[in-house]
Amino acid sequence: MNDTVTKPKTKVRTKVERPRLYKVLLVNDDFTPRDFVVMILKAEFGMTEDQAYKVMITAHKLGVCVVAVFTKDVAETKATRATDAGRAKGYPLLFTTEPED
Ligand code: TYC
Repeated sequence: MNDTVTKPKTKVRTKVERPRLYKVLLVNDDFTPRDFVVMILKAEFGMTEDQAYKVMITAHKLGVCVVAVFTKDVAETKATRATDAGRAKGYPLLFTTEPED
């Protein structure tokens, strides 16, 4: 009965790749209070006071600082939420995302 059944000539290989990660970047501006930036970093990214201060002051001095890396969806959601929290207070605070190399 199975005489005519032939095996596939090629092997099916399941390829599993790690998802590409995205950086969340904090962008400096001249208006958002330092304490507010620190508060947002703690609330949205689970940083300690010390970690948040270091990231804030790096962005303040250099213009931008990497906050953390996540999968695309998580990075975009956190960047949007953090940016919106600043906007709600009338601040131009900006978080952006970009793919890791
Ligand atoms: N430069 C702001 C100030 O002097 C503080 C600040 C730091 C704002 C980092 C944004 O991403 C930022 N009040």
